[in-house]
Amino acid sequence: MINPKRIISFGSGKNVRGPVCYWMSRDQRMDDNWALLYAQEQAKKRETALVVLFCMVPDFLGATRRQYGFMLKGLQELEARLREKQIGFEVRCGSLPAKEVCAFVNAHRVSLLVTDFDPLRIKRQWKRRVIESGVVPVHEVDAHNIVPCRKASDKKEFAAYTIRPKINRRLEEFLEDFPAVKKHPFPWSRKPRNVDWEQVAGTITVDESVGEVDSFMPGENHAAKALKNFVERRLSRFRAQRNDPNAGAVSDLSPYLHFGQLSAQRAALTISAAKVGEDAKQAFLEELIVRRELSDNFCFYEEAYDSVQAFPEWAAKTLHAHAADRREYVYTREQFAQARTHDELWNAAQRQMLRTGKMHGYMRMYWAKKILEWTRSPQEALRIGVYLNDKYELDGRDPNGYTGLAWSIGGVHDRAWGERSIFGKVRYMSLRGCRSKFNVDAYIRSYSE
Ligand code: FAD
Ligand code: FO1
Repeated sequence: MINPKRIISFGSGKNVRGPVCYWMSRDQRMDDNWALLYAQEQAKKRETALVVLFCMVPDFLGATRRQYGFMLKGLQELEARLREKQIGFEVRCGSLPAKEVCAFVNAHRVSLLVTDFDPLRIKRQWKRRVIESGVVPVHEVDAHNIVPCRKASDKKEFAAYTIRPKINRRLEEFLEDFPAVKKHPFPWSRKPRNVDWEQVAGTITVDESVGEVDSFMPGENHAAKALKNFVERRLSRFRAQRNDPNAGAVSDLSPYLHFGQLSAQRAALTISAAKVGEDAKQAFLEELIVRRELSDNFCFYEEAYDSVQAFPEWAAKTLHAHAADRREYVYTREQFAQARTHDELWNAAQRQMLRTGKMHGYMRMYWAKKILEWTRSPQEALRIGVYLNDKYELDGRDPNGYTGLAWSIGGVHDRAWGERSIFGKVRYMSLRGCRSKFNVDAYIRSYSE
């Protein structure tokens, strides 16, 4: 039985007896997916077929060949997994997902539409249009967060320390194991057709100059291997070495979490059962659960999550007070993109992202803060940060990214620090500070010209 607190129902519709459709978007996996499990439960109750529908848009928040390639390979693996369970898998391509969904609902007389949860503006617009059409009841399931975002808090949280107790006291109830997806007793179609992936790939109009990376292999199987590898080899070092970009002590799970090819809840269950020190586990779970779910909270309750309007009062004031401070260096978006600044550490971080599709977490803070220092305004810094992050990061276009940039540039979820030029009281990071934490020269060598 799926915890009903993970589900919210919208709208009614002509309650016909047709199949149940899970309109999959954020959580692109078969295993450990509450939205799919709920849709199957509902289809069994109705004694009807179950079909997963994925709406492919030609361009998505600046995604390039790099991210679409990763996602499409993951979806191809998913199609095969679902077929074995007699669960349908259909892809519809077009720039208006709501239109595709309504057409699909009408064509197949869908009796219930299940969706997954996503706080991003574009996704909420897609969903709102379907609900307003009134063609079908819509049940949204939060399959991404361990504690459902709508339940963890009913408002925008001030910082990690305010949401942490609200999440931790609910883990008892929500951090539970998953039932397996069953072979579905009512087949979607007698002769399941393969998706024409060539045709699907042909519908996207992305920037081909940002190529796919071989540093991360896509799909649920590789995601499960990445989790196993991290737990066995690096989890014990995470707490001590997670801020050292040379140490390779971080999980590298974010591309899989972003595309939903791995459930954060599965990761949390596996980490909790691991045979390593409690402090190593807690350090990781703090990031995986509290920090990640704080980002969904921020994007869900803050309309302007990707704009300076979202900065807290104290930060907006202090940045404004220093708006006219002299900028010793000013770079254009292209100079940043091509790693052509005066700072070799910053350039190395940019190259790590360009080449591997994933910049180390500690360097992302330094990287974003220097963009604030080397542009004319926080507005421009945020625009450039979002653009570069979403163009080159495999895990970009994610609530974690908008929140990470707002934290770095606008002090969101942070506090005031000693006042200085340009930053005001927003936390500052320096090359000297990095040198005191890790071997800067080694990192620069790893990503040299
Ligand atoms: P690990 O350190 O192994 O952490 C495991 C998981 O915990 C991560 O996958 C992530 O889900 C979560 N997590 C860790 N740190 C954070 C954090 N600070 N905020 C929220 N969740 C966190 N993350 C993205 O997923 N996409 C982005 O586009 C993104 N952009 C960022 C931009 C900036 C400027 C900053 C400061 C942070 C950004 N982050 C982003 C958050 C964080 O840096 C990445 O999630 C992390 O580096 C991913 O690598 P990992 O999975 O190896 O992390
Ligand atoms: N979700 C969709 O439903 N359809 C898409 O075509 C699609 C493309 C896409 C490309 C890059 C990317 O990073 C994400 C993409 N997503 C798409 C959404 C993604 O699954 C996530 O839901 C959000 O980006 C994170 O909230």
